[in-house]
Amino acid sequence: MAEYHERVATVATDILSAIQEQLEKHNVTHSEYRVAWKWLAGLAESGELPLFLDVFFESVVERLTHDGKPGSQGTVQGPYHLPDAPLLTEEPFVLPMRDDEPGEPIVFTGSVRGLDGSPLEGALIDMWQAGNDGTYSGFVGDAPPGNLRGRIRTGADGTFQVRTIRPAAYQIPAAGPTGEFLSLLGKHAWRPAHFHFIITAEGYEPLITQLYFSGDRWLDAGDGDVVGAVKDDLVIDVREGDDPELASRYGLTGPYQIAEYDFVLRQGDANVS
Ligand code: MBD
Ligand code: FE
Repeated sequence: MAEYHERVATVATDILSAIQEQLEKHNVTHSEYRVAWKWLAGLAESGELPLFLDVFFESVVERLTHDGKPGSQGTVQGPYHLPDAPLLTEEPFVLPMRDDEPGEPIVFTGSVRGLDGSPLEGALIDMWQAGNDGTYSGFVGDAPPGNLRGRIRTGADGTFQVRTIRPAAYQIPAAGPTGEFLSLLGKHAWRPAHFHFIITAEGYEPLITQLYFSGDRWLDAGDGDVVGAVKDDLVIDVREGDDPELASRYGLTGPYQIAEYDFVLRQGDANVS
C-alpha cells in the first residue's frame, strides 16, 4: 500500500475540490456525468491520455518550473518523444529519413553553450520532429519506425550541424477523443510546425525545448498553438540556402533552407529539470 504523501494530498485534494465545485456550479446531471464518464474511459482506452495531458496541462507546469530563468527557454516535451533514438556518428549528420522523404530539405546548425558563452563539447542533442505530413514516426502515419529521430553530439567548439526536412504543422487527430473534445469546445486542433529537442551535458540542467518557424499561421498569439507552448525566443527565421559547398556536403541538388539556433544551458543537476 502507498503511504500518505503530503504534497500529493495537498495538490490532489484541491484539484478534486475544484472539479466538485464546478459540477455543483453548473448543476451537472447524472446523465451528463455518464456521458463524460464514457468519454473519459474511451480516452484512456484510445491511448491518447498522454496527448490529452500534454495538450491541456504540460505548458502550465513547464512555465511554473522554468520561466524567468536565464539561458534558452524550455517548453513542453509533448507525447511523441521516444527514448533510444540512434546516436549519429558519421558527419555530415542527417536525421534518419527515407530516400524520398517528402518536404523541403533544411540544414539546422548552431551551438550549445553555457551561460557564460563557453562552448560545450560533446553535448547531446536528442532531436525529433513530425514529417511533411505532420505525423510522428512510431505513432500514426506511414513513416518507418525511427524516422526523423536521432541524437547528435556537439563538436569541440560546441557547434553542430544536421540536415533534415522542414516539418509540417501538427494537427491533433480529429477522429480521436482529444480531437472530438476540442471540436465540442469550438477550438481548433493545430500546433505550429516545430522541431523538438532534449539537450543534455555533464554538469548542466537538461533543456527540453522546441523551435518554431516565423510566419507560421499557428503562431498567432490569440488563435494559435492549441497547446499554448510557443515562446517568442523559440521562433526562428529560416533562410534560403545559397552555399554550394554546404549543398554538396549533403548531396542537395535543389533548393534548401538553413535554420540556426544557439542553445544556452544552465549549470546544475543533470538529472533534474
Ligand atoms: C505535439 O506534437 C506536441 O509537440 C505537443 C506538445 C502536444 C501534442 C502534439
Ligand atoms: Fe510535437
